[in-house]
Amino acid sequence: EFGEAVVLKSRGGSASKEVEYDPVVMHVNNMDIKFPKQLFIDGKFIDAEGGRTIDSINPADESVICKVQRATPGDVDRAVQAAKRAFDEGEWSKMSARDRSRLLFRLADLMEEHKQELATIEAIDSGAVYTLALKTHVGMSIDVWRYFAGWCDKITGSTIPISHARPNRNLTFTKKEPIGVCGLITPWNYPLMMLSWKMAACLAAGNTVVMKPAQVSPLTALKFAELSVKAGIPPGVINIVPGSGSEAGNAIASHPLVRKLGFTGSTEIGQTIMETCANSNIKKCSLELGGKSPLVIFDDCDLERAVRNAMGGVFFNKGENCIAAGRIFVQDTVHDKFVERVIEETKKIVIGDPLNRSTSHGPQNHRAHLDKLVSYVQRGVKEGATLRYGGKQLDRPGLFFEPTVLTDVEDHMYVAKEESFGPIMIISKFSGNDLDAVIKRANSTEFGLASGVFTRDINRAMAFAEKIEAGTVFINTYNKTDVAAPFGGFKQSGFGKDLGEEALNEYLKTKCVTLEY
Ligand code: TAP
Repeated sequence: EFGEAVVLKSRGGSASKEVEYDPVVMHVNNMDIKFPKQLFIDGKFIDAEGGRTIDSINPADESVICKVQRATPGDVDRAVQAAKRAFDEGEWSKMSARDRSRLLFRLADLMEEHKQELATIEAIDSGAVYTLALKTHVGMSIDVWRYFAGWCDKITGSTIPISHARPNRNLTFTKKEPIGVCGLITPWNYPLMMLSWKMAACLAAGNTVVMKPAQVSPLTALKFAELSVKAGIPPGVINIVPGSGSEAGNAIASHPLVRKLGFTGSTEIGQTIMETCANSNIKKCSLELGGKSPLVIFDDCDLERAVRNAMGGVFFNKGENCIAAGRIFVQDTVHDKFVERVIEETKKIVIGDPLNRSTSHGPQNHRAHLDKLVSYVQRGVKEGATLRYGGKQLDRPGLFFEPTVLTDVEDHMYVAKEESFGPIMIISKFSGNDLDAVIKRANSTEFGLASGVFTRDINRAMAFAEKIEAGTVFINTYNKTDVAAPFGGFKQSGFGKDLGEEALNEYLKTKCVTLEY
C-alpha cells in the first residue's frame, strides 16, 4: 500500500507501512537501536549480488559494528531501473505536489521520533559526539526535510511577454519540471546531513533518487531508508546503495539513465565525477568540494568572540567540516594574545567517548584519515611551522587526535595551502591595516568555499565581503549555516548550491511552452 493510499492515511495521522529486513540490533547509549545493513532498492532491503560486504567500524574503539552489503555496478543498475520506473510509472509523479509535501513532512516527523536512535547510530558509525549529532547531524537534517517539504507546492514557472505573430496572439510560459532519476554521492563527515541536504531538495522537486553514502559511514542512510518506507514514500523513489566510490559511485555517475548527479566530496574526485558525467550522457552535475577557508581577525574586534568562533570554526565536529576555517590570519598587534587564549581554551576541550554527555571532541572518522592528520602536522613542522599544541594521536584505543595549534605558518607551506579536514588550527600573522594585502593572501587559493572576518569596522567588513572569493562570508561569526541560506563554493570548491531556494534549481529543468491563438 503506497502513494495516494498512504498519503490519505497519513492525513488521518495513522502509521503506515513497516518494512521487513534482517536488522543489526544493539543496546548502546542506554537504548535499543536497530538498523539495516543491506542495500535498499525498490522499497526492499536486499543483499548485493555476490554478497560482498564492507566492515563498518566504530572509530571510538575500532570494533566492527557490522558488515554492510557492498553494491556492485549491477546493483546500481537495478536501483536506477527501479528509480526510473518509479518516476515514469509510479504514484510519485502522479500525486499532487501538496501530497508529496505531506509525505516529506511525515518523513521529517519520523526522523524526529527516531532522533535519539539516529544520533546514536551516527555517533558509533562516524565518531560524532552524540550531543552534537542530536543537534546538528540529525537536528539540521530534520530541519532541511521540513524546509524543502514546504517548497513542494511552491515551485512555479513564469509567463513571458514575447512578440506576437500578428494578427494572432502568443503566450509563452515556463514550467519547472523534475529532471528524472538523480544520483547522489556523499562524504563521511556528516553522513545523514549530507544525504538530507541534497535528497530533500531533490525529492521536493519531484525526482527519484539513487544515493551512495560514504563506505566508511553508511548506517544512518540505511536507517533513513527504513523510515522512508514507514513514511509512505513509494518504492523506487529512494534507493540507497552503499559501496565503494570506484565501483558503486562510478556506476551512478556513468549511468545513462541518471540525468543529474549531486556530489559532495573532495575536489580530486569531483574532477573525475564531472568528467564521467560529461562522457556518459552530459548529465547535469553540482559539486560541493574541498575548502581552505580563510578567517581574518583584525585587532579592533571583540577578541574573546573571535577566539570562540575561531575554535568552533576549526574544531567543530573534530575538524571534519567542509567550511572549517582552514587558515586563520591574525593581525600582529593581537596575534600573541589570540594564540595564548586559543591554547588556554583548547586545553579545556574534553576528548573522549562520543556517547559520553560531557565529551566535546570525539574520534576521527576512520584510520586513514587519522594517519593523514598525523603526517599533515609533521609536514607543517618540517617546513617551519611551530607546533604550539597537540599534533599527536592520543595514547588510548580509538582514533583520537589532539586538537592542534600551528603558528608561524607562511603562505608557501603545505599546511597553508592544503585542507586537513581535521582539528588543526593554522595561524598566520599579518601586519598593519592593509585590507587589500590580507585579502590577496586569503584569496590566493584555488578553493573558495567559505570565509570569515572579525572586525568592528563595518566598512572593512563590507569591503571584505565584496572582495573575498568565497561562496559564504561570515562577519563576526562563523559556521552559522541555515537550511534557508544557500550554501556552496566558488573556484575549485565547486558549483551549484545546497540549501535555500536556490538548491531546488539544481534538481529542476525549465520547459518553455509557447502557444498561438
Ligand atoms: P571523497 O574521497 O571525494 O569521497 C566522496 C564520495 O565520493 C564518497 O562516497 C566516495 O566513495 C565517492 N567516490 C570516490 N571515488 C569515486 C569515483 N571515482 N566515482 C564516484 N564516486 C566516488 O571525499 P571524502 O574523503 O569522503 O570527504 C572529504 C572531502 O569532502 C573533503 O575534501 C571535504 O572538503 C569535502 N566536503 C565538502 C563539503 C562541501 S559542502 N563542500 C562537505 C563535506 C565534505 P568512498 O565511500 O569509496 O570513499
